[in-house]
Amino acid sequence: MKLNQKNLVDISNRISCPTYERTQLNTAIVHIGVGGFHRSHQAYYIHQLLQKKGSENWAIYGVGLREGDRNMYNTLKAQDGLYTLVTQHPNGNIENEIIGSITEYQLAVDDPQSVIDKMASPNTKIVSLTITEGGYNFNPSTGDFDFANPDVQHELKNPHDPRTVYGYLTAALQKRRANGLPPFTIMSCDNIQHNGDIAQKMVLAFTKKQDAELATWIEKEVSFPNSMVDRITPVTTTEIIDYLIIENDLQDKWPVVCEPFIQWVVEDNFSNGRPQLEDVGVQFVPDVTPYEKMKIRLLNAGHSVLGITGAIHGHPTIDACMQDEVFAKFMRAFMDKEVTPILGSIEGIDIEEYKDNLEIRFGNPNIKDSVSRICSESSAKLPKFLIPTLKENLEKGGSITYATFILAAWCYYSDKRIDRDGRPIEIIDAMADQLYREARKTKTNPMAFLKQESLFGNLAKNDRFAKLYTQMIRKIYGDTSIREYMQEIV
Ligand code: CS2
Repeated sequence: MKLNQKNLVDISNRISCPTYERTQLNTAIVHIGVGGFHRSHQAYYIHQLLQKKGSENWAIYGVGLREGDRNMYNTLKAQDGLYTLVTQHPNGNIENEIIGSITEYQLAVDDPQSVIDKMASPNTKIVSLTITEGGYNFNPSTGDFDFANPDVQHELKNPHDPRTVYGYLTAALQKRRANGLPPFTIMSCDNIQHNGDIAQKMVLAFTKKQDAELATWIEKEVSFPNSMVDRITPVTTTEIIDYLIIENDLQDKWPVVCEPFIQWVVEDNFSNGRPQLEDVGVQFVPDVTPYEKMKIRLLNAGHSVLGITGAIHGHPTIDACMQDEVFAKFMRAFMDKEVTPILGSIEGIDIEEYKDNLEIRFGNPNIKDSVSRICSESSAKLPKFLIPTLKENLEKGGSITYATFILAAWCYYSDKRIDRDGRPIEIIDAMADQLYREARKTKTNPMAFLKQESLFGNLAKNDRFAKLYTQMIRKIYGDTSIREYMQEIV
């Protein structure tokens, strides 16, 4: 049976389905970047809220900005926005639930004006984002807006033909202001420390170039709450699609798999109202800083540590890495020796317990989070997740062994592009060509990769670091396998 609104009553006999009347909902949240994560996280929270009644005006209007989102568009159109969330517990239990909170979806490239109009509509209260670390368009080392991006250049010259999130937000806010409407809140849900502050800085940099008066208005009127978001959501595989057909007679072209753990901590700072998300477990706090730092520096960096070394060794998934004692120990030692000392204590959180829990989550054998997903866009991730830890430890005289090892391994990975057994490694990274080009020079100049200042800043100039890095590069490029080397270190 195909998943769509018409079949929902039938499907509800065997799978948990929305109990709310979807046709009666109104959309107040425009969400840009409807991928797996948005669907396992924010859309799931909103779904739970809708199940409770009384929040009928908070449904989601999803937006895909790029041509690459066409597949999602076609799927959600055919399924009336419905999809299955498959929650995989570590003990093998599986829960299936049909989520109904995304009631409309638009592919912006097909009709940019309709998206601008929707954002500018009086009913829209929040525009939320999951556009990934790379989508914010800043130089990772300076933190400044990258005006060289050709899409940005284009939309600055052609404000009616937006390409990036900045063109859309500016056009919509301009329209709201002209119509005397209050602005929407811009709510970033990406893994960036101070994601709201960064979103604000980037929006303002862009708008100042286009419409300085508007920029002043935005600065005064628009809220950009910071948030910490968390739920491991692997790439959807054909196995899951088949499982739903075979076990549940349900044809869903793009279900979402996730772990049972879910967390969302948000600063209570909204310009135009917000849903009562505290009723479904969202934590509203005055300052999200300690939570986001802990999450990004431990979970996301821990993922990268396992992912990059795992890719070189040939472990296909994160749980496979965790089953390998050497990898599990290495990751924990990185957390204990290099991250924990710089985190300090966080009110209400037991860091040891948090790390123990991370080990269980990473080891969940039913999640099968691919190492290639984790390594994707490392050029946007490592400067946010790992390098700041390294720099803080350099300043404080702390341990830098593990983080330095990961940078050396990342160079090797970018250079060789094959694993221990000679199988090609799939590298998904907007900077893949440049990374390859620079890593290739390592043979003649061990520090070559580190010279990319937009990623590493002036790290290469630090003697303590440079010495260790060079030593590690020599050994990784030598006869010792990555696993043997990791074993020596832990
Ligand atoms: C991962 C995240 O992309 C990554 O590198 O670490 O997608 C991670 O799974 C989520 O942030 C978990 O909340």
